[in-house]
Amino acid sequence: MKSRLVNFQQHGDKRGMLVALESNKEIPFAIKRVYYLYDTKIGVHRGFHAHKSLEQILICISGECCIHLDDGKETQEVILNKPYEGLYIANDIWREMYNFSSNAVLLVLASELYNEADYIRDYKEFLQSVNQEENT
Ligand code: T46
Repeated sequence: MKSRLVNFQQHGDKRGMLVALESNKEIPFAIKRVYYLYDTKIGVHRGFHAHKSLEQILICISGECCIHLDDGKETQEVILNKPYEGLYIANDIWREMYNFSSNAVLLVLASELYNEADYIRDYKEFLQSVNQEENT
């Protein structure tokens, strides 16, 4: 699975904590876009897509949420609930986000600008695409 949890360095002192993230350092790509999900309603599942080339790091900077990952061969469930922990998700990975706590803020750092053409929103198409890549 081309995804992994990354622990960021925490700069703490008696005032509290700070995490700094820079392109091509803590984040393994140049950051071109930042967005965040908040006020997600109880019971809602989001995502249900893969990206053809986009790489992202997801950080739950407040509260908690779960991420379902699927590379066409194996699946993985990841709980994000630490503001100093990021989930790197490469391209070609199906993702769903669920179990958002009421105070959850999911920050996403992305390697590309928003492009609807990069999304694969049909699961069958996703499986065909990853199997095709494997056979080439
Ligand atoms: C992903 C997961 C983790 C924009 O206009 N610009 C943007 O950069 C994004 C990300 C979305 N939008 C618009 C498109 C839709 O009208 O915001 C609306 C909601 O987007 P979407 O339904 O794609 O949101 P999620 O939560 O299903 O998925 C998002 C990202 O789209 C996706 O890349 O990996 O968060």
